[in-house]
Amino acid sequence: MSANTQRTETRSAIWSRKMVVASYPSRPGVLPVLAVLAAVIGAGLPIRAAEEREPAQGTAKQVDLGGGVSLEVVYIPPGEFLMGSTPEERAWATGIEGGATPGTSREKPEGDPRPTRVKHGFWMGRTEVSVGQFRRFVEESGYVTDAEKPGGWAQCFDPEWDGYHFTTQVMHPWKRMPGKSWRDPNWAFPNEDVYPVVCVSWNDDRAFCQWLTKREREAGRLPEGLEYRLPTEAEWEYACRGGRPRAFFWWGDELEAGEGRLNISAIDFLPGRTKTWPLAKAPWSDGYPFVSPVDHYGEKGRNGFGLADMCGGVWEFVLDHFDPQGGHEEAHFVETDPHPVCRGGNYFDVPGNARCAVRLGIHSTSYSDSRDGFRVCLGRPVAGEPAK
Ligand SMILES: [Ca+2]
Repeated sequence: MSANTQRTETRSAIWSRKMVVASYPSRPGVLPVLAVLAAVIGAGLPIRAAEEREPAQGTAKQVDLGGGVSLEVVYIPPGEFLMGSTPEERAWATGIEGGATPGTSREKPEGDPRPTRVKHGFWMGRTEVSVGQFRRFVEESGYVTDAEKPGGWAQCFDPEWDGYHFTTQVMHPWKRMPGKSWRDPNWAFPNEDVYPVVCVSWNDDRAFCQWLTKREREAGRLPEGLEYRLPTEAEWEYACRGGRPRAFFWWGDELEAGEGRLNISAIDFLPGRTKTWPLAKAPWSDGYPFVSPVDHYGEKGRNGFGLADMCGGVWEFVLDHFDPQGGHEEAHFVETDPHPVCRGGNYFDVPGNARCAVRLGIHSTSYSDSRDGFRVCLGRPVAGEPAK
């Protein structure tokens, strides 16, 4: 049956077909009555093609980027969730275990839990976009990232940093570095294709999505009515929670249960150093002082929707501009001085900053940082999305 045929099929026809399957073997005598009833109830109601074609939750598909590189997306059905965090959660985040800085405003913009709807299903990248995937984009399009433009820079970790003092204030080890970019984020190790791409701005992330949309459309593979874009803030938090009730992390409230599936600062040793990151509060090592390969923890690192590294890994840019009053059900944009939102925390963060509800307003749309990356969404176009 073609898509066009499906589009014009009536709801009554769908109901009748389902009833044949469900009722005939055991109660054949009931079938005619139910079929007539269904026809009366549903007569003339058009069924939307998108609804009938909705894939099962967790359906995965590979998107070919060319050059032997692919990107996997996973289907997430529409649904509701509680956006935000309770006062108790925010108190934990700024306490001795959470390790976030008390007295700052970072936790306040999360807002108290409120029901939020994601009205339409969408596909989400299984992982953060990797270095190898981003390289395909740059090779094919010739794109130059914001950090690589004349006068550009990226905020990167300074290996000469000598700021860890276990009892005094920690100095800031992140510095603006001209010449650093996604190609060289100033790691103390090679920037492998399997790592999440970093030092990419909100502008760069959207350019990647636009390239992918164009590429897939030209190949005749782009599903009708959908496009690649950044997820909205609501889509991201809904996806992060993985269909579970509200909690600190996607697996629950216990930090200890994050062992073996959460890339945060933990007690890892920095390259060439013999002491730990002083704000590390997790009682275990995640195995990486900086980034880990995407989906490194396998099934254990995937949430209820099958998404990897939603907490920790790298901060993930979403489509919305930051509203200090809290995230929105519909994407939020401002006219002047936009601060795009990042979600989920990063490999160098304390646990309190790697929760599902954490949100951060980034300096500008061109700001590039070796803690920030993104993941793609394949969904309906978003009303009000800025052209640039
Ligand atoms: Ca992440």
